[in-house]
Amino acid sequence: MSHLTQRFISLEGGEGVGKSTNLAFIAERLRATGLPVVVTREPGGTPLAEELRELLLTPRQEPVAVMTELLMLFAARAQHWQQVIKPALESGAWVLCDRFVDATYAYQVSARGMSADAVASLEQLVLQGAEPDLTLLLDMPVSEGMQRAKARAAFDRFEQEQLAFFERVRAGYLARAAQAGERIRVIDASGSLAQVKAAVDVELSAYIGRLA
Ligand code: Z5A
Repeated sequence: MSHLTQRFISLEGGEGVGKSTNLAFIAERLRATGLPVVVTREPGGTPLAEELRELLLTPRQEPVAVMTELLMLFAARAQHWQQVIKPALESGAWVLCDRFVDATYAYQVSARGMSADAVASLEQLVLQGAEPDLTLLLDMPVSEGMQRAKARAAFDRFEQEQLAFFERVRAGYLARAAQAGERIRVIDASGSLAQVKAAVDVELSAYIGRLA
């Protein structure tokens, strides 16, 4: 259904690449032209999905099986899609989402080794073919992103992973972008915030221009 609306945009990338910062910038930019915008995130986006996010991110003694992690992510995604994203798109709003299914291919498939077919099956079950119309992949060397993220408080369960894990995340995202054609636009996120915002602006303007 998202392809009928053309208004579903996701932001993706590894640790500290600037997703939240640039999502706020895009929202501001669209709202300035009078467009209705819903800003949301995954995992999360509804009270129940935010509770699942908390469970997913909390560091714990008990090892979390990859399948458990995957099913929790899709449980949150099902709720988020049904309660927030789909109704917002149907109401005519633009939806800006901080991470979506591409993150599952980068983190659970590329970095954790889950089968891509298992993810594709869940994706079909939960989203029935819907996907973002435009995905901006903020890409930068892993170590630099981690430096930016370090400024924050305690690390969550994902942030406690080693460098090699985040290298696999990055490689997974870039491989997916290479296969996705026009939908995923890779943006160099290693420059200053002003430079990255300018690059985001170019992609956004080009996308809106193509819709006109
Ligand atoms: N996860 C998963 O495994 N599978 C899935 O399917 C999904 C998620 C959906 C939580 O996500 C975890 O869930 C995530 C993967 C997993 N874990 N990890 N890692 P999250 O969205 O909360 O993940 P996050 O990567 O921890 O988000 P983040 O660290 O908040 O990063 P960000 O939003 O990309 O960055 P930011 O907050 O906009 O910027 C970070 C800092 O850098 C901040 O101080 C900014 O002011 C600064 N910044 C931003 N841009 C710049 C530039 N250009 N120059 C200098 N400084 C900058």
